[in-house]
Amino acid sequence: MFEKALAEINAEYERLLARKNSPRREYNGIYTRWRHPVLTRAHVPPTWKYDMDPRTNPLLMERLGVNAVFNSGALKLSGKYYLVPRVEGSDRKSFFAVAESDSPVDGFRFWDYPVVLPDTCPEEVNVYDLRLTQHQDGWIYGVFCSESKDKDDPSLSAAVAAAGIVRTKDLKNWERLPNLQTPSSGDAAPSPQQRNVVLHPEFVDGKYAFFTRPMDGFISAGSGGGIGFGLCGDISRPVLEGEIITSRRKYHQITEEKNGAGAVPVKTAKGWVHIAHGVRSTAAGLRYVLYTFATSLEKPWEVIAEPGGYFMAPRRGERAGDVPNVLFTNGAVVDGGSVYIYYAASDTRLHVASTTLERLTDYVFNTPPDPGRSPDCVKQRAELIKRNLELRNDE
Ligand code: M1P
Repeated sequence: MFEKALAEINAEYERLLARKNSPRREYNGIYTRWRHPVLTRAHVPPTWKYDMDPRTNPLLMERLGVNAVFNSGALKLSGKYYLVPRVEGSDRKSFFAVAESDSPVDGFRFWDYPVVLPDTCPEEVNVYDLRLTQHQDGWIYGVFCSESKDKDDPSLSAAVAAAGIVRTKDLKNWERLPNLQTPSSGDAAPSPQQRNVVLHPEFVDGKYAFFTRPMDGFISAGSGGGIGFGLCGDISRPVLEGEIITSRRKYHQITEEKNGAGAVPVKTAKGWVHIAHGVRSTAAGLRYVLYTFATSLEKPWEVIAEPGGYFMAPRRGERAGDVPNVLFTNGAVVDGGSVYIYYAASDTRLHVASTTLERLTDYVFNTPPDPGRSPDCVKQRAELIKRNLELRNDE
C-alpha cells in the first residue's frame, strides 16, 4: 500500500513535469498567453512535502504542505531558463526555490533543495517576491520583500516591509547584503515601508539604481506617490541618496490605489520598458493588473511613454485564487527577439505570456495614453473608428 501510493505520487509528479504547454489561440497582437501554468504547488517535489520513511509515516501523509507557488524572478543563464518563485508553505511562510528548464514555457523542475538564504536578519518573519537582476557589475542580485512584525504597533497584524538584497553568481551560493535604506532627501520623509523594489541592470552615473515603492503602511501606499527611483554608490552599504517618483499613481486610472515595479526593465532601442502592476479599489476589494511604461535610455528615471489602461488583467480562471482578481509579475526573460513574461494569477500559480521585443516596443510607444476623462476617452475611440471606417470606404 505505502509503496504503491508513493509510486503513484511520483508518477503523477513526473506526468505533470512532462506536460507540454501550448499557446492560447486568442489574438490581440500584443502577447500570447500560454494554456498551462508553468509552476503550481503541484510542481513542488514530493520530497518537500512527504516523509517517505514507512517507519515514521506508515500512512504516507504530507507532513509539510505547500499552499502556492507564484510571483517569480526569472533569468536565462547559459542556455537554460530559471525561475525563482515565491513558494508559500501551508504555514503561510514563503521561501525561494530555483526551478530550471530547457524551455521558457514548460518543463520547470525545482532543484533538490529550496534556497536557504543566510539568516542575518533575526526580526525577519517572511520573505517573498524576488527580482533577479543580472547586473553590469557581474553579480546576479536578488531584491525581495523582507517582512517583520512592527514592534511599535501593538496590533497583531502590523508589519513592516523592507527591501532585502542578496547576490550570487550561480543561484546556489547566496551572499546577503544589508537591507536597502531609503533616507530622507530634500523635503521628502524617509519611507516607513518599501516593497516591490527592483535593481536596475546598469549603472546610472556610475551608481547602483533602484526602482522603489515608498508607502506609508504595509498594505496602503498612503502618501506614497508611485514608483520611485534612487541611486546608491556602494551596494554593500545600500543607502539611497534620494528618492524621486517615476511612474505616478493617478486618480481614476489603473494605478489609483497603488502601483509597483515588476520585472527588471527591458532594454530596447527606444527606451527601457517596464512591466509593472497597478492597483485599484473595487466594491469586491483590490484589483491588480499589469501595465507598462518606458523610461529614457539616458535618464532611466524619466518616463517617456505610458500606454493608457492595462497591459494584462486577470482573465477566466486567473481571477480565482487565494487573493482573487490579481495579476502580478516580478520576472521576464528576453531571449533573442522574444520576451517571456512570467505572471502570477491571484497569488496562487505562475503563468507565462510571450511576445517579441518588436511588439512590446510598438505597444509601449504607440498605444495612446489615458486621456483621463470619459469624454476624452470616447473622442479618442471615435477617432480610431473614424479612421478605420474611412479606410474601409477607400477600398
Ligand atoms: O496580493 C497581491 C500582491 O500584494 C502585494 O503587492 P503590493 O505591495 O503592490 O500590494 C505583494 O504582497 C504581492 O506579493 C502580492 O502578490
